[in-house]
Amino acid sequence: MEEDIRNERKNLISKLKGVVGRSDEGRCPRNIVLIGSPGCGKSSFINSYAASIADDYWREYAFSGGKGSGKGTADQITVRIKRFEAKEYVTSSRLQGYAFPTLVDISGIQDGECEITEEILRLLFYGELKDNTNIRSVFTCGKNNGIQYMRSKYIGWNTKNSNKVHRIIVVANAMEPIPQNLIQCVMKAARPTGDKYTREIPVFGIMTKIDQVDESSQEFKNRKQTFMEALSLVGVSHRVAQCVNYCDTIDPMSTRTNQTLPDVDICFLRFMNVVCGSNYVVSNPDESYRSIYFKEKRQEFQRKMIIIILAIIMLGLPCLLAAYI
Ligand SMILES: Nc1nc2c(ncn2[C@@H]2O[C@H](COP(=O)(O)OP(=O)(O)O)[C@@H](O)[C@H]2O)c(=O)[nH]1
Ligand SMILES: [Mg+2]
Repeated sequence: MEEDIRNERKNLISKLKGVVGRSDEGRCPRNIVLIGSPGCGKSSFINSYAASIADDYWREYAFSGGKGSGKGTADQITVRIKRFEAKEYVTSSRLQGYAFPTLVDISGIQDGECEITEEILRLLFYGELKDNTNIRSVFTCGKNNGIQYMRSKYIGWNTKNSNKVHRIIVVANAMEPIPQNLIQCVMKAARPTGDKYTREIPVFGIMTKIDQVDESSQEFKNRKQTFMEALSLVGVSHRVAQCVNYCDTIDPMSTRTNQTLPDVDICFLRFMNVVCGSNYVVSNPDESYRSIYFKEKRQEFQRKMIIIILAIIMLGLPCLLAAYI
């Protein structure tokens, strides 16, 4: 049984190598952003995925943890955008040279104030927000000064095309209600329906903390259904996984610091094989946020100029006529 799991793990890692491809054959790493409420397991996901392809043991790359029921001062560990590139988390020599994805860990996104949140997500998806940007500060800026000011302040002047997001993984805690407002904002920014923005990004979902719930309970089934509906993934359940992260609850003695846990890894490997698949494409991948922003500004300027010219004509004409008569 244990041997079977080890073999499956090995096969899934080989499959993932094929799916992501080699950098020297022109394949570029995809940027995958993780979004979810604070404490849902985003950072743990990054560490679990990294462990799933490691030869030796689990490591903590993205700082995870919570204050539990205590009165810690930090209510969430990550408020800045942090990117984890393959060169940081791929430790196995057999996996060098492959275009494993860059994972982007963010937090500080609010489940409410949808308009501001949607615009922050849009800036992020188009690669405009720099690494280490404090999402809470962006939000406060939008709330205090308005969305237009926030856009002009945080638009990146020399952002690289390679910072754009290619995949979105929405993470939901299986023990808590689904953050439907937040998911709605994600969907609006990722799959725009209007004509202004047309870049569309594939969205996936993962439910964590499955060890804490009774999967056969009606409450869990309803929650999963709500999650799939919010993500518009009803009927495509292969794009939604339910996993248990490497954590104290399943590994109270921290044996993970000396080994990997193959039965935990399988879930992440299967999921990442789907997420990284080249069958999922970003539509209009080269669309630029800045170009749209400046086009809008140009049109606004032209509108204002026309109004000023009309006002001058309307005010000046009677004076001119009066002087002439
Ligand atoms: N029992 C259990 N705990 C988890 C799981 N995933 C994460 N945790 C715990 O939940 C807390 C918050 O996780 P973290 O990854 O920091 O969440 P983030 O704020 O979304 O990055 C930590 O104490 C983790 O150990 C899981 O699958 N099961
Ligand atoms: Mg975190």
